[in-house]
Amino acid sequence: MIFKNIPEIKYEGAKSKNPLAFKFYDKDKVVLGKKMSEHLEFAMSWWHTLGANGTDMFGVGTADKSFGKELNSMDLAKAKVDAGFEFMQKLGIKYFCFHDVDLVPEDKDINVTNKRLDEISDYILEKMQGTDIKCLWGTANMFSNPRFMNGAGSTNDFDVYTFACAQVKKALDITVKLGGRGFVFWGGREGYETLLNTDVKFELENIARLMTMARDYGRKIGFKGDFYIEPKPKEPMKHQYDFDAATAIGFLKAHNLDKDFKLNIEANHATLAGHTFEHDLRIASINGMLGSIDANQGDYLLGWDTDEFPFDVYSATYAMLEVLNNGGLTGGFNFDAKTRRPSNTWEDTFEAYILGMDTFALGLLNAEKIINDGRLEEFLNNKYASFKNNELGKKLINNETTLEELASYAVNKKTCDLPHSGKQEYLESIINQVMFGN
Ligand code: XUL
Ligand code: CO
Repeated sequence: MIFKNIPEIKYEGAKSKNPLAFKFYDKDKVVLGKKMSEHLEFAMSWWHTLGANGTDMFGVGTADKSFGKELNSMDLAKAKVDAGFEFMQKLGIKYFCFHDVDLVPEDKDINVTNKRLDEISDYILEKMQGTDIKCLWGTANMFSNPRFMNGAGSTNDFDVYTFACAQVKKALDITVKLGGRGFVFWGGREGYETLLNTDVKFELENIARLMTMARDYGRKIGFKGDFYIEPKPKEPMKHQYDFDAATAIGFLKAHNLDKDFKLNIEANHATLAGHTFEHDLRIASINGMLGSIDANQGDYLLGWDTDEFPFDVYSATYAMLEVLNNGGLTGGFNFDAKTRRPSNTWEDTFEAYILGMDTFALGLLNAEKIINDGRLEEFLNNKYASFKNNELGKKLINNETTLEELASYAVNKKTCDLPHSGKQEYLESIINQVMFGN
């Protein structure tokens, strides 16, 4: 046992003062006909949870994640597996997500790295047996290695491009081997700093080629899950190609990838793009491409990706309304989140996951209340009723009218009244009433 002082985390209810207990996440509680644990398929992020130690631009790490092993050793890689499984089991988390280089130290020679990946994935498979823990998704880290300084799929260098291909191929192999449900592309350095040195068209086409070849290879080796693009507008690049949900959807449609790809929407990425989290969820959802969520939150005062554990219950409530409307997610909720640098103990990391899981549980419970209350839905139906209540409006919805016919309707009417009120403040007060009025 690694976390000797941490018990199995149980649901104790809203009145509990036990820091190591769920207050709202009650896995077997039935909400809208499904268990909470089925609505909320949570995943542990390998990188933040088992790897990140609080290192930032101004100082070294504050958290000890060495497990008493030598840095960059396979012993450490295995200790991370042991710790990860104990961590997930204690929290009742059923999934994990990984980058290739989270699992093993990367060698200069890709053959050595690949061998290590074979070894560690055998070890993980062994660990999975006898547990109900599964792989949610895998991905290739094509942004940390210096060779990717000008991008991976978008690189200017053919050799680098082939190394990106080799990494994606191997990451897909490992994902399939571990039974992963999805495969993510986050375009870490797929973007540019200045147009002066960038052929945008060539770069975008090469990214599409990489994704198309990955799709074809994945299907060839029996990968049945979804591929995901994870949009982000900036950081590390000034301008990233997968700016937001709408941009990524346009790209996928333009390159005939929209049948195999969906989106993995990260809250903090949406807010960096100047959107709300729920905006990007909605855009993905109405296009049939909301697949997965990277659950975290940003800070209103900071303009970068802070990857905080979700705490904002309003945001989680709006997000869960989108998820429920979408009929759930194929790709679950990955906590792409880390504790703040001074929260440097393992106990802090457990408490962070408890916070995140409780926040989404509250979001789900509130979304259920809002749906059952019905006033929001009723308002929305009435808001657009003038189309359905008008013969010509019905023709429009059925795509059976013309610009001339609609124009002559207006000309005959001569003047136009204002549409009815948007009633935002009334609707917001309903949210508060439903959330806090019992
Ligand atoms: C970076 C980020 C990544 C992806 C996977 O902002 O979100 O961790 O989720 O590469
Ligand atoms: Co992410």
